[in-house]
Amino acid sequence: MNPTTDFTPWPTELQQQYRAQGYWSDAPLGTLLAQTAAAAGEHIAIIAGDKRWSYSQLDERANQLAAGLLASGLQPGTRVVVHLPNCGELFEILFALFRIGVAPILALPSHRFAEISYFCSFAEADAYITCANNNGFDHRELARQLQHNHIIERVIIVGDSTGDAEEFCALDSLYQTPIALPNINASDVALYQLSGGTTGVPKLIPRTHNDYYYSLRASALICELTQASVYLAVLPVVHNFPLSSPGALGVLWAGGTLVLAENGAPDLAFSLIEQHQVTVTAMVPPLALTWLSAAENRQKMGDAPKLKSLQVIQVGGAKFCETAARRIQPILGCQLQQVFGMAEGLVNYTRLSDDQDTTMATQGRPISPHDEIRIVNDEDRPVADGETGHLLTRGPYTIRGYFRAAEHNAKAFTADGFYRTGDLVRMTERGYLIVEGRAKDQINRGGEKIAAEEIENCLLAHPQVQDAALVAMPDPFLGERSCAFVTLRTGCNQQPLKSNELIKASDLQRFLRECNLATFKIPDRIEFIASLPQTRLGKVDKKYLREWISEKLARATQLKI
Ligand code: OOB
Repeated sequence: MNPTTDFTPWPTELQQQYRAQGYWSDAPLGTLLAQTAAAAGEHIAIIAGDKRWSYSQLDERANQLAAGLLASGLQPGTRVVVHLPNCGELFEILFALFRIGVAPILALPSHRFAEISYFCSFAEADAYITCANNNGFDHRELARQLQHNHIIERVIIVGDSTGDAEEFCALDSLYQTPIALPNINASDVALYQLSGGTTGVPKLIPRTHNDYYYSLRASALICELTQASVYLAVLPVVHNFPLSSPGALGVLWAGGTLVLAENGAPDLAFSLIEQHQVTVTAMVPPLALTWLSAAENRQKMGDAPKLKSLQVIQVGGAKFCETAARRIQPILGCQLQQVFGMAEGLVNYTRLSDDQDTTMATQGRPISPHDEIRIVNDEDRPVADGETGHLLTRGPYTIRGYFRAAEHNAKAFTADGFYRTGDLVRMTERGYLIVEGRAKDQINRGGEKIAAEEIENCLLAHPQVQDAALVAMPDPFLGERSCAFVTLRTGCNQQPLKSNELIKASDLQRFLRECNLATFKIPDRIEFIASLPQTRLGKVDKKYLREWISEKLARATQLKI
């Protein structure tokens, strides 16, 4: 551990304040489950397919696994990469890791070799914990590649471990008689979230026990979760939104029931809602649109989904347009809650008692009275009340620095510790935020974030690509999709391309797929141009490119009409 770049602490004075005000309770996250298990041990904590975990079972299994993980050689203070779909074992693993002081790096199920190998090596992870197979993707093959390239040695496989010989360790073999566990300091890092990012590689976000526990506890209170709450997780549950806003951990804190779905497909989700009497769920805007049209279609066919138990649908991760927001209550029969948050910390909610206009037209207000919000112009000076500007924030659960990223931290945070979110917002008179746009070089593809630079770097690795710029283009369903503008090499050292050798968009898309990136990062469209336009300062003029592609798409749509 390199204390200067691994973790940036809050100033001591603020730490004391956060404790004095009760935000930081100094309880490590492992105690969350022990407490609910003591209060309501037989209550069902998790439902996943036909498997069920009561709170006592989950607590006991986490303790057994904690003992086995320690015995297998994992050391407190280290990190592991966890790469799992929505499954109950994920929570046994998370609580076991919290209890032994090993911090999981929460990879998304869609991540592939490029991302996983980077997390493993950059964070010097001691193990890769994954499943055999998910959605047709062979995780064991990925694990073998990691081992073969000496990126990781220890691989732990959840579920079917037949035929794995000695190369992998089966999770099932790790449950042992519980032992006394190490003392955990709640100021230490509990887990790493991943940044949507703007840079060439995703950044790791260190979240401490204290700050994460506060944010999920306060979220559960805001969202009025109780023992009677049944939360359906349809998004990948490792993401900050379904994990802690209030998400899976919030519902486990409140003593409710967590129902895990493999995905949010309406047929599956609607039947789970009816079967388990789900009361609350969370989703990104495109999924909300899918549910709206599926429910409408089924109503027309006289087969309306039975969603009576559903009280609240949280929508966040990307801007939810007001017209769609207004359809939620009439069509799905439940309340909408908008959530505007970020894995770095700050989360805003519309409150369940808010009036209709606030709920439909704003992205909510911060969790904490101690979340400091600044809205500034390009020179970092506050804009006039109600004007749009850059959102900066700091507070009891917003990080002060990324893991091992000193150079980037100097730009991503102000000298006085405010995180530059990259979002353009304005604040209403009542302190609610409205997201108006984005200043960061990122594409928000229906809630999935793509850092332009990461994809541009991959494109530049192609021998025929001279330069590349990735921008967002409007999309009626996802909100945005990605478009790469590419110039090709014809320079003096290169062979001029013969016309029959002209590279096609599909060739570049295939090339990127072969880079083993998460699929959502592959550009939806590629435009070849002679040269990239530049601003007066000599930077690529992405604003111009965005406008150019929007106009082209608008013209194409008009022609179709
Ligand atoms: C959530 O977290 P991330 O880290 O994947 O993405 C954060 C970014 C924000 O900076 C903003 O650009 C965008 O996603 N965003 C929204 C939004 N919610 C997130 N933009 C407009 N409207 C919204 N409602 O996406 C996240 C984390 C916790 C809770 C909810 C979302």
